Amino acid sequence: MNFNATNGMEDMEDVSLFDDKLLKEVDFTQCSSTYNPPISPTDPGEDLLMRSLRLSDYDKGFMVLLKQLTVVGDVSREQFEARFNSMLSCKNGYYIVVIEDKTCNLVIGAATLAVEQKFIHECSSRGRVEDVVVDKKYRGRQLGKLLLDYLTLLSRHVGCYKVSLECKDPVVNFYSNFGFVKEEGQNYMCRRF
Ligand code: 16G
Repeated sequence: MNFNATNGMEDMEDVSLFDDKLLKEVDFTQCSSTYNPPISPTDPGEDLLMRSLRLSDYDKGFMVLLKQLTVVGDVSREQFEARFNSMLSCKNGYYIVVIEDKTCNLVIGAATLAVEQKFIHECSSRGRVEDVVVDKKYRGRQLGKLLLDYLTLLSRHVGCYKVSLECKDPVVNFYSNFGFVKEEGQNYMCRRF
């Protein structure tokens, strides 16, 4: 795919962070949630498309969407591209899935699965679900649930022995619907800089 002339990246090839065939490969029938109306990664709702993050999503409001989650700051196209390429080079390390509204070509939902390679558990991996966000205007359409269910199944599919997440108090109940629990004896600790 070529960029159009308006974004200054004409003739550059667009790049996906991960292979979109993973959207089909993950068996979504294994998901224990119920969807009413029924939606799925390959059919997330009318005019919506679920897919890997692409380089061109800088121009489709991806960074603006992240501002609904936390502080993003000013990130230039060059910085975005460098970070994207750095993630891409960590083969099978980052799966950022987005939902695009095809009517306005904007990214309206996103979530990340970061996969950390380990020596423990027979050289297994652990997954972390990060930066889950759905645009305010699109909430109530089961899209957060869809992103979460998909990334949880994907973490198993790519061989993680566990998947975890951190979240703020108001959404603990939401995440507990997906089988995430505060494990007894395990504590999340953090030091900020
Ligand atoms: C939430 C996010 C986490 C994100 C953090 C940012 C989920 C499940 N959790 O906890 O991934 O990194 O917010 O907050 O999306 P911070 O800017 O205060 O670190």
